[in-house]
Amino acid sequence: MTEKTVPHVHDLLKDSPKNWGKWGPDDEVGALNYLTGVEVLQGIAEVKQGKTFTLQVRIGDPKGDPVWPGRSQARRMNIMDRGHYNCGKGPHFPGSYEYADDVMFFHLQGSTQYDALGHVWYDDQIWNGYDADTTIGSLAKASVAPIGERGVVGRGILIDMARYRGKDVLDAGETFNHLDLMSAAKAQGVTINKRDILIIRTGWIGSFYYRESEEFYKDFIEPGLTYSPELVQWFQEMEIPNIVTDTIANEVTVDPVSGVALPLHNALMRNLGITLTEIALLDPLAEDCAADNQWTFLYTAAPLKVVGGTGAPVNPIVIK
Ligand code: UVW
Repeated sequence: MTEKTVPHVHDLLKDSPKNWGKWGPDDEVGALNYLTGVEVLQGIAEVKQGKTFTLQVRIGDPKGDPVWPGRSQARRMNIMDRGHYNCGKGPHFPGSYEYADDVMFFHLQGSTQYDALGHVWYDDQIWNGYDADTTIGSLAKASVAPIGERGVVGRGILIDMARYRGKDVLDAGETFNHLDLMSAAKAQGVTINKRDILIIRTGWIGSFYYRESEEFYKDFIEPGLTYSPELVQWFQEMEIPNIVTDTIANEVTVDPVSGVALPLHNALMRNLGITLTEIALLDPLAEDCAADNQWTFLYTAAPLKVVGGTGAPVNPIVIK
């Protein structure tokens, strides 16, 4: 059997469109610039019931954290607690003030997170054409901090791909594209508008909590969006600022046609400046949307302002 030759990502994306320079030579937040006051008010207009949902997975859940293979689990340690006072080691403050403190060590991409636009690259350039050397040691350009500074607010729309395909969870490696998203939206009775914050449920992260780890990580192929030039063009024309999914990488792990790993990270994030939000927990929101048939809402999020960070944890809030 002959082995398939996998092209370099720059060959795959050689004609792929770019939004570089569209928001000036110093831009670091890309397509989030589409979210102006108009889009914020469109999001607010979707608030009908006063219901709120948070989309973050719990850090430190007894089951662990659903992380990309090679990334480690979050570790939290108490460095001060009642035990220190019990053995006379707690610091003394006037009036017997006592306290507990803790520290955490975790991957910035190891929980529900916003990726910085400088998180990935090819041909030595990140978003907006900045030199990939600006990532050395710390992201000097397009880190997550400017995303945290501006925040992300707009009209969110949930597309439940798992429900559309009659499943609790999509299969490992199962793909969908922009046409599938539009068909699912139609089945839900909604339309994806220009500049919507696109939230896509696959059921995958939810399954981490009820599956055995061996099954979840087996061969590690997630379901997700799949690359095609038409899909990239659709995302550019729709001016989508932010994609949020309940998978670790938003797109299918390896493009089944070319064999290239995660090409949409480069086509959408590096080239178009679309921010990716990963590892969201969407099951409770999806259940509620199916029950009340309201699939659009105000979406708000702000990742932590980690200076130089390649990404940062976030707990998005949705208001219906
Ligand atoms: C990788 O960079 C592997 O993925 P992500 O964008 O999901 O953190």
